[in-house]
Amino acid sequence: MKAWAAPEVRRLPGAGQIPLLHDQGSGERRISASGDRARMYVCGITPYDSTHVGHTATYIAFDLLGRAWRDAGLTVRYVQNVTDIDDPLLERAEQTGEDWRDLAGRQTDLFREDLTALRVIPPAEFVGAVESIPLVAATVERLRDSGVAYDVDGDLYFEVGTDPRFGQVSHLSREEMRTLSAERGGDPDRPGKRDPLDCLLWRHERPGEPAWDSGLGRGRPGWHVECAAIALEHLGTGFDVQGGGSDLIFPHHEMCASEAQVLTGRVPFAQVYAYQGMVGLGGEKMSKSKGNLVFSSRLRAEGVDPMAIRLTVLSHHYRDDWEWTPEGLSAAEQRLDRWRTAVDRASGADAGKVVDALREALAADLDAPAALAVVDAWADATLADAGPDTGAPDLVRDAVDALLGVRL
Ligand code: 5CA
Ligand code: ZN
Repeated sequence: MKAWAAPEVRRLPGAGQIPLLHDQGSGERRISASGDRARMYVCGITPYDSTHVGHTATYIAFDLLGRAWRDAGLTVRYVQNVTDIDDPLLERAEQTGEDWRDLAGRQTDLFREDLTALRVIPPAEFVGAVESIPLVAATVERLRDSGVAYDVDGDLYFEVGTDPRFGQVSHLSREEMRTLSAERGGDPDRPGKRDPLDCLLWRHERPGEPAWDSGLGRGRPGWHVECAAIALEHLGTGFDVQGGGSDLIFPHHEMCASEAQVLTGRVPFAQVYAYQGMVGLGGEKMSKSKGNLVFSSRLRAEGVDPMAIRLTVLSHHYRDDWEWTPEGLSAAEQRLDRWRTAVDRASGADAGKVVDALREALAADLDAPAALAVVDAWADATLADAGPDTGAPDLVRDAVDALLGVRL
């Protein structure tokens, strides 16, 4: 699929450090890439409803990482999928009477517009599930041929017990896994499964549902194997960072990892598993299924500056869960105004330290709130007393743009 237009990213003097990231797999902070390139897979949207601010938080978090990697001089290879065929999408299309392909196309277009406005650097590969069906089906065939899959009434399941490392992403108990599996698209209670946690690889054709021909018969792939296959195809195994929102830790990323590890015989699937916390509204996780949503596109249509949306997100650490509030947005709007006033001055407080401090904040597990505090302090000093440095406003403007993705 076509991704979206890339924002301009200025090069700053000197070079930043490769960030340390909290790794869900080991529970420790780990270096996010080694060598001179970085490979990242971030799970993309299921396009049945507009991009809400929770989604944007996830893509902004990993955008910060991509920006820090580029600033450290790394070549970045970034891949993101679009789950443009799945049960929730078909259910929504059924409810509204729209063709599921039109719904997915329309919502994916809106997503592209949102992420362009938010200055998120696009992935090198933006890969749809539908266009990947031959690839995913071939991956499922290889799993079947290696004896780690079995049939339940014509559907094919992956046997999670065949991966000795199953559980090493989420570290949950089996009870917790079972509960989350039922809540997040799994079917632990389906009769005929060897293990309630085993996950669907291929679903045979059902009347009225889209289906594709394959060596497995007519049908469509399960969700997890879609991301396993796309990541392996476009990044190879052992890539640097697997990312998404924390609702994907289990079952999605646990299953992707196990499927890929069994298939390739190599571990780990990803070196670091990193997660954006959940953004909520009114005390609950913002989710398309609950309908408690604040859409980026609606905010933009109401005249909200996308850079204020971005700053609202960045005022929270990516690993924290937080609530979207109108007060949070207006605080971000005020901050944006203040920063813009400061960089419009003819001179300002010393900016060399600002770049160093921004780099340091991002290198420490993408500490965006610490980075905002650095710019706040510079803006305060500059507005209190312009200071002697005539190059400072432009350098701060460039640093805020390149590292935080906020255009002033
Ligand atoms: N298509 C799958 C991933 S393969 C999917 O989860 N799609 S999604 O549209 O539901 O979510 C897209 C991304 O946004 C995922 O990484 C998900 O973890 C993240 N996300 C969803 N809701 C929130 C939320 N309330 N806060 C933060 N991130 C969220
Ligand atoms: Zn995914």
